[in-house]
Amino acid sequence: MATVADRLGLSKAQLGDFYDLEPLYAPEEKLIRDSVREFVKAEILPHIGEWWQEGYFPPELPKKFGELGVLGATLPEEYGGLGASYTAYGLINREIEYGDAGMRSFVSVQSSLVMYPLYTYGSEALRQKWLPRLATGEVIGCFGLTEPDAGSDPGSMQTRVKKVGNNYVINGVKRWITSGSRAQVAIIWAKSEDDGKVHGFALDTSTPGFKAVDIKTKASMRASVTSELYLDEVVVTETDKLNVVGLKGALSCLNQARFGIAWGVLGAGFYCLEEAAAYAEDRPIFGVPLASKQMIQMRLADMLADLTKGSLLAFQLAKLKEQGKDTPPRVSLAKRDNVRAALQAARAARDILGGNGITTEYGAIRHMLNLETVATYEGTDTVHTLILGRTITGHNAF
Ligand code: TGC
Ligand code: FAD
Repeated sequence: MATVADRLGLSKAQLGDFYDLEPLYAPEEKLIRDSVREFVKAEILPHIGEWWQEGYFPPELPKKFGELGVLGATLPEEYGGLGASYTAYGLINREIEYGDAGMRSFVSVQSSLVMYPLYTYGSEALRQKWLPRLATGEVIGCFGLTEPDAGSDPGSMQTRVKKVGNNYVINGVKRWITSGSRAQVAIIWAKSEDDGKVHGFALDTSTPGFKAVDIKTKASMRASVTSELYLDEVVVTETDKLNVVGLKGALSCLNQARFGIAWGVLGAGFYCLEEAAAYAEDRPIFGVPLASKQMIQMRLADMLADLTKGSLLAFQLAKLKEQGKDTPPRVSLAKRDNVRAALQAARAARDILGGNGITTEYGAIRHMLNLETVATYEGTDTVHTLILGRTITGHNAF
């Protein structure tokens, strides 16, 4: 019997575009999307189960991502970018997270949390010092905002910076820092002992007093490097200082990364939908395919509906961003709800796969566990709910 997908002229692989957004992408956006899709198929999908199981992020991947052009893709070509649109950046994130959220985290951090602040707030000397090599993947960057006792409330950070002569001296500890021990440049946010405000610095990690130690006990994001950073009397120069004052500097970078996440998680979610639909078709149960059971179809239908709505949300957010209308609450809504949709899809897929669903031979449990991190970082579900609540009511409930 022809499935609905067949009747609509859709293969299972095209469930990811149920509402036909394809004609709305520019030719260059499709080209970028397709080249990333091929890369993920060839370089990530065949190995990711094993990498994740072993807690391994391949050291050769950054340069491969650089060759692919996905690092800082929205930046101008003179700094190594592609001058790509935000829609293209969203599609890049979605394709990479179809492979794994840890891979997407590497690209997000490098692009949105390291290259973006260097480009937006760095002097020309600082841009030239780091951006071209960050774009090729020759240099790796990390972003240190969170601390052991300051996550959702970064304003309570304990890391301190003080002016000494012509230089600045930083002391503190940062925790949960993606790519921390691999990085040659760290964007560090610290509170000034001079003006009491938050300032950002692009720190060369070979500077004496800097140390990174990996967190090895993760049951999520296992194919991503996550570290604790120790800064003990680390000296940085005036040139290393970013030209922005206050917490808004760091939070403006999060807007970029949260946008990428709103797109990225759709990749993980659609992977789970496709995997669950294919598995249910092949799995005999009570003498018929599992896919013929109403309870299974209901869950697949919910996955398709939630992820399709998420796709429309992400697409319109990209259009708003391209017009400068991506207000923080709009970004919060898309980050929160698309992560919810993907996590729900991954949990359902894992269950539909039964016992096989707990192995990394399939993607569902890996995506599901990764998404627990994605729901936590870049503002937890609660933080984004409270941002929306504050927007609606005007009351700050943090
Ligand atoms: P609040 O008083 O609301 O704001 C302080 C100043 O910042 C401005 N602002 C923003 N500016 C730009 N973009 C935003 N999204 C902004 N949100 C606020 C605000 O206008 C104000 O400016 P000014 O000029 O008046 O001083 O600050 P608050 O202390 O009450 O905190 C608000 C809260 C909770 C929303 C914020 O701190 C928050 O978002 N917390 C969550 C922290 C978080 O998301 N951390 C992420 C760390 S990085 C990470 O997780 C990387 S994961 C790897 C990957 O991405 O793959
Ligand atoms: P907490 O802030 O302590 O939150 C604990 C709980 O309290 C959560 O459920 C939260 O929703 C809830 N909560 C918070 N506020 C309220 C409130 N007002 N009312 C009710 N409940 C509340 N950070 C970086 O700076 N750079 C990185 O590269 C980076 N990468 C990461 C990679 C991984 C794998 C992980 C796990 C985290 C990463 N983070 C990074 C840190 C991440 O941003 C924080 O974990 C996140 O912001 C939450 O902070 P926290 O862990 O301190 O939790």
